[in-house]
Amino acid sequence: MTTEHNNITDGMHLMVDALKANGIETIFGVVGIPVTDLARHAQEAGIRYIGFRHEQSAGNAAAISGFITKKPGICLTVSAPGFLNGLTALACATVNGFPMIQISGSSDRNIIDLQQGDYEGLDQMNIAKPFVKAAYRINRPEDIATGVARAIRTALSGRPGGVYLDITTAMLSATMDADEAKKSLFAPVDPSPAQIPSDEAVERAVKLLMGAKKPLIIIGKGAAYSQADEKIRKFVESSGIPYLPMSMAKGLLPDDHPQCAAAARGFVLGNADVVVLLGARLNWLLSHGKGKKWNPDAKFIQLDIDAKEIDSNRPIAAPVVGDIGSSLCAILKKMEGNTLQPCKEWMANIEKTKNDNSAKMAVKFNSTAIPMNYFNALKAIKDVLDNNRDIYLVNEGANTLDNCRNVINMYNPRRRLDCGTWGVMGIGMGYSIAAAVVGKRPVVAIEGDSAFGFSGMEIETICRYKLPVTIVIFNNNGIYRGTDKNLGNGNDPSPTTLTIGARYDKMIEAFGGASFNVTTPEELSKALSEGIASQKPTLINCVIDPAVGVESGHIGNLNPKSTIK
Ligand code: OXT
Ligand code: ADP
Ligand code: MG
Repeated sequence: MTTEHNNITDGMHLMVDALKANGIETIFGVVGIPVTDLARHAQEAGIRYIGFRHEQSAGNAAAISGFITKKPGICLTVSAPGFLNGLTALACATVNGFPMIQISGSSDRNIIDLQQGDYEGLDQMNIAKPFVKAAYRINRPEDIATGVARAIRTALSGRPGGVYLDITTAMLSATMDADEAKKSLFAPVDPSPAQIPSDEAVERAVKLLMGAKKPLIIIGKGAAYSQADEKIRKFVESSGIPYLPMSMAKGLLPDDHPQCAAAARGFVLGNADVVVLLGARLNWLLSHGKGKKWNPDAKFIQLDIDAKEIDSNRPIAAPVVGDIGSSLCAILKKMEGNTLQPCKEWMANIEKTKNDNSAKMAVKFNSTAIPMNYFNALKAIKDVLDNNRDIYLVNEGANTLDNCRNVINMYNPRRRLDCGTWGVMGIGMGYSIAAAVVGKRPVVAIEGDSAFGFSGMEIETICRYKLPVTIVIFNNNGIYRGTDKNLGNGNDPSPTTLTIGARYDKMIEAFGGASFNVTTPEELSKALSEGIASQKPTLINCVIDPAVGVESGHIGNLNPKSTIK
């Protein structure tokens, strides 16, 4: 965009032009010095600007929009404290492998570099470096096009992740010839190129797989991100191999798929002889591929775009370094004509374990306990969502997370958005806003009461933009539960206890949203159905028995054990 005065433009306008030239449609942020006008001009130029109440939620929204769209999510922050508030989300994007660019205003380099104490002065680019794939600073308007293009290519290529782009106050107000500026604009060609695996790698992997008696496929969020949905389905169904979806890979194949082994997780991990890691890391979520959960003699085939991930935790017998789509294409071609049929006993044993575990779950579903527990509440939600399969499901908490993951089926890819690799609380409202804005579908957020508190002020954002988000807060009065006692003599609540009987539903009334307080599965079912159908901001305070949660949900084993009482 040029200003009226004698055909010049400035850094601020050229930044907007560069983002537009790269097809950026949405910016998530919190404005202030020195980026307020940048946001105004972006909005004026037709880029949708979504203003948040805290930069961490804006960053979370940018990160998950990258996962959903395969285009880098853009988070805009002010310098120093705003930059730092966004940095947690940027670091999470890198850990999760979501493409995100945090663009932050920054102070005058001369004052920063001499440590003379600038307004919100901080050496942001160097502070960001450990948490991102790359950190760039743009000091001159003539460098804007290059800076934006490099940030986009870096965020998207190879394993996606976070990129920091530092824009100085001086640069934003510096001017240059408008024609020159226009000529400088470009979009990177093929920023995330296909990465084709070697023939040898494919040959080795297929040979190992064809010899398997008890094969297993583990599908991770890297496979979900790749959007190679049809090839993934074809690989699973043509091979007949049972699969385990990691939480954000749920829905790539419907969770009620006959080959889904989620309800026999312990059995398949403990007995599989060949395991295919499909865009999934053998990290803590898979007990590093070691210990009593795993068959010690299991051999691994790993399909991953990042060679550094191979052998990270266990020796990989057949590494296939490439993007999921290209690797599966090559593997399917190599498997043509060879029928791999896992042994009937393996499939029968999985089926039996699934049925036994499902029967145990069904008993929990039939509980008539009031206050509700996780399972009769989640059963009510499951019945509603099984009839509303086109939604995004956002989920965080400990018990609320782990129990919801196992109970609520997903039927479409990239629709379950949760705490991810770092198990981070606070993603809820930012993810909900991004799913509604870029995913353009209704959102249901199932939140622990503690987890909700991390980003709860964004319900004002949700109401301001009138987004179709229904928030269900599992209110058990605490972190994990609401019954812990203060071990000391004081009257303060215990470290895990929150306000007893809090009415979170009252909060959304302040911003014009719909509110429900529910104490039975029937009330919950009705409120959730109404919330989804209304396509309006809705908050449901769901009263859960404070005594039923367990410490840290399914990962209590990670807590240090005190050897003295
Ligand atoms: O086969 P076996 O026999 O093994 O059985 C398995 C399955 O086969 C079976 N199963 C089924 N059976 C029947 N039917 C079905 N459909 C079915 N599906 C499965 O069930 C078992 C278990 O299956 P599962 O769950 O798949 O297997 P498992 O062993 O659990 O899997 C291991 C994992 C590691 C893959 C899995 O557990 C997992 O993904 N866990 C994620 C854990 C996580 O990330 N948790 C969040 C962090 S906890 C903690 O850090 C919290 N904090 C601290 C904090 C954080 N995180 N961040 C920040 C910024 N500050 C602080 C806080 C504050 S959580 C938290 C808030 C908690 O309070 P809330 O109020 O929010 O929430 P509540 O807890 O509700 O109060
Ligand atoms: P999960 O937590 O679901 O197991 P992780 O985030 O641990 O998934 O692992 C995802 C893996 O997928 C990472 O190692 C990443 O390098 C890889 N990955 C991401 N995108 C692609 C892609 N397009 N093709 C192949 N691998 C990918
Ligand atoms: Mg709780």
